This record gives sequence, structure tokens and C-alpha cells, in this order.
Amino acid sequence: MKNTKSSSSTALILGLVGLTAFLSTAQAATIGYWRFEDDVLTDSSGNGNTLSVITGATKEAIPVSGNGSEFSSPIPQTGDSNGSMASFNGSGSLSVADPFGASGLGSFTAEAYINLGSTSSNTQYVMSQYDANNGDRSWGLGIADSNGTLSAGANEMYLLVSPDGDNPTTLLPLGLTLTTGVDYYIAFSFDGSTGTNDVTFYYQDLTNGGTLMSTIGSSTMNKVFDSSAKFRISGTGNTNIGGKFTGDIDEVKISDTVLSSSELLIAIPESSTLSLFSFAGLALVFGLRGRKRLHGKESV
Ligand SMILES: [Ca+2]
Ligand SMILES: [Ca+2]
Repeated sequence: MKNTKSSSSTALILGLVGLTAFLSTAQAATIGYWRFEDDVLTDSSGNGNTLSVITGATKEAIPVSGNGSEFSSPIPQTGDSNGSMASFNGSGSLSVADPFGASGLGSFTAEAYINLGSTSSNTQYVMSQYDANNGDRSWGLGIADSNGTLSAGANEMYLLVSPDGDNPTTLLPLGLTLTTGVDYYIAFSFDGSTGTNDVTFYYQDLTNGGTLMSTIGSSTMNKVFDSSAKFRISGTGNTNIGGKFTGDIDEVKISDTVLSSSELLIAIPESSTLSLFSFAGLALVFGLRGRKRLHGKESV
């Protein structure tokens, strides 16, 4: 009898330890989170990835109306109020030394709120880890130029990824053509464990009241090359492939894992309803979701 009671207590303790580990893992996945609340440089993730600024990136209050006014406040995932954003004039860029370090880019997620200020004859990059030299090319989230040089329509979003740090790279259209002056939430996750259907792109048109949508792309890569290139918000380190961003960017977050749709900044977290007794049921739901493949654009 005594042993049975002890086993039950041990099981409960192990369950609590497991739950704590689960929640800690979810938080530890964040590599950098730039909110642009105090200034345009501070990393709110606690990892010390403070940005450096090149002239042309400024902190702006989120306006009552117009560009950026529909950026979330509070942020659904965290409940934090959101009062300001970063504004880019087409020559500005923010950067920090390789925030992923040597942890690799086998699987990762990048998120942001954006408002494209103008169509350009140069490709515009929202964020990237992509320098000029072979061995320093990893990835970039870009917006196609108006000249059709990428076989993409003007303002069509795409992901540039390299498996080996060199050319050739894979250009993956992401199924969204941005409208200037419209507020969007965008994100993508790269899952190196699948080989195919390895990129999930999320977007939500905030200005027109759309829902969170997702689309699947396939780079057929097992990993994105883990370079030591700087992480940049607006532009890349390779001026040959494109230019810097014109418009507003806010709440940039990168994670070293594949976030589920319920873990994105735009989503109200399912974990807010988590209790010890529902944990097993939620784990089952997560498991089922993990096996579901989305094809084409679907609401999430
Ligand atoms: Ca902000
Ligand atoms: Ca690296």
C-alpha cells in the first residue's frame, strides 16, 4: 500500500517536471525578439541580441490610423501592449552578429508585422542572413521588384534559401503579393526534418480584417546553411541581390524551432488554458496537428 501511494506521488511529480520542461522549452526557442518599444535596437528575448542601426531606421509611434495602425496591440500571444514600430526609408538597416550562433538552421521560424511603403525596381528584403561571399549565404525573406527579374510579379513575397552557403540558391514563392499601405502579419517556418513541404508560410491581412492564412512550399532541403552572416532587418549583406526595405516593420521574432500556428505572435496561445489534467489531451491534439499537412492556401 505504501509503495502504491509513493508511486502515485512520483508519477505526479514526474508529470509536473514534464509540464515545466514543456513550458520552458517553448520559451527557450526564442533567439531574438525586437519590439521597437524603447528604441529600434533592444532585444526583448533576454538573449542580448542588441541591434546596430544604419541611418534610415527610426522608432515611430503606432498611429491611430494609416500605415501600421492595425499592428496588434496587445500582442495576442503575450498580452503585451504595442506602442511603437520601426520605420525604414529605403536605405536603413538593422543588424546583429549571427544570433543563431552555431546552433544551426535545421529548423527555425521568423515572424514580423510589416507595411510595405512603396513598390521598387529593386528587390526589398524584410529580413535575412545573407552576405556577399560564398559560405555566407543562408536565407532572406524578400519582396520581388517591379522589373520581373525574379520571374515573380512586383511585390510578390518569396524566400531565398541556400543549402550550402553558396549558389545556387532556391527561390520559393510564398503565395502572397503585398499591397502597399496595407498592414500584414507574416511568418514562415522551415522544417529540415521533412525534406519536402518544408516551408510553412503564414500571413494575415490586418487592414482588411482577414484571418490567419497559411501556404506550404517545398525547398526539398534538409537544412538551410548555417552561416555566420549577420542577421539583418531590412536588406541583406549582398547588394547584388537586392535592396533595403521601405515602410514599417514591427515585432520581429526569430526562433530556433518550428513554431506551431498556436505559438505565433498573432495567435492567442492554447497554453493559456493548459492545466495538468488537460495536458494529455492537448498533447494528443498537438500530435494530430503535427501530422496534418496543409495544401494550398488555408485559413489556420
Ligand atoms: Ca512594437
Ligand atoms: Ca550561424
